[in-house]
Amino acid sequence: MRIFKVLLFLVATTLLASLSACKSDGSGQSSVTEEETPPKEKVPVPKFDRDSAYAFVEKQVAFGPRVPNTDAHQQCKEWLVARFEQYGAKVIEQDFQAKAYTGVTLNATNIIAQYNPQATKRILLAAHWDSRPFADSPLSEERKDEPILGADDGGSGVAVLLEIARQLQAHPIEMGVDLILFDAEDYGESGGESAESYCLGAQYWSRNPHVSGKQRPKYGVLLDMVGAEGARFTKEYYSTQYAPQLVNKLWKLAQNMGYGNYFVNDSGGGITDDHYFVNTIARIPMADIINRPVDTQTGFGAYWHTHNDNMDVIDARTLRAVGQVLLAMTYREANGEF
Ligand code: AHN
Ligand code: ZN
Repeated sequence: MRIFKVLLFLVATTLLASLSACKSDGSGQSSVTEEETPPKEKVPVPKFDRDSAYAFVEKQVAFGPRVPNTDAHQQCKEWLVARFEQYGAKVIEQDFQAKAYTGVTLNATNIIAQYNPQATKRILLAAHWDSRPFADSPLSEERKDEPILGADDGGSGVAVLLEIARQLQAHPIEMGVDLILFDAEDYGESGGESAESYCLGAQYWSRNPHVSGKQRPKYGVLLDMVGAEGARFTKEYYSTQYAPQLVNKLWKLAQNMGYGNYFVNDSGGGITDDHYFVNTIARIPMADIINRPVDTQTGFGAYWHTHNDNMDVIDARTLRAVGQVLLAMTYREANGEF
């Protein structure tokens, strides 16, 4: 009888102890679910390989101009999708049709590469992968009706995102990252009279995002013309209006990393770029990193929308400055330090 009582006592206390262990970790908080668990270990910021990024620009330019409804556009798409898959991303090809201001129907695709698609803490990084169907800059002198190579205008931002994808595979984090390559950004009306004729892929995505609810990215960064020698990234107007904290943190980070010669504190005018529609339609705060030289008639690089937008204007050091800052932002955010 006595032994029975002792046994009963032992069983009861063991049961109680294990029950309370389930309920509490001793901190007075209820047990944490998997999603709320902070990262087990902090992942250091990887090194951005500028030569790798440079080669990604070369590869895109080698396809020729990536204008919607052309073979080069289709071939480049297949290459981009294959690369992201090779780098371990879950790839979504978001096909859509859009009517260009000329009346032509564009068969276009937003290419989306996801890391940790289930994660509820996510950020968004984007660029446009199409290139302009004409060389219509007022500074343009030849073959104005022919499509441009877009080494910087299109190619550079995509190249930086591909190198980031490569680093995300080599140095995994638990945070979600959505890389989006918007299509049909640069099929807009000459002179920019109707701003809505640009950024057709970003407008489509903003009305039909691949993520919703808990998986909505916290914020985004757009890269547009981020590869030219001596590039100057001002604080673009819409970015400062819709994503002020992000812009300030990002430029401060860049300056602390020694890239203040690229990321200057000047305020630049507003550009109706892909981020404008992500901010106003999808309502995700997004900043635009875009080259705004001081001394050109167009407000963009002298090569902009001319046939000079080729490999000659690309400087691997500029690609690295942008890529290293974005990697720092991403890994710091993942570690809760941005
Ligand atoms: C307008 O000219 C309205 N938007 C410029 C966006 C752009 C064109 N970025 C690169 N090419
Ligand atoms: Zn352009």
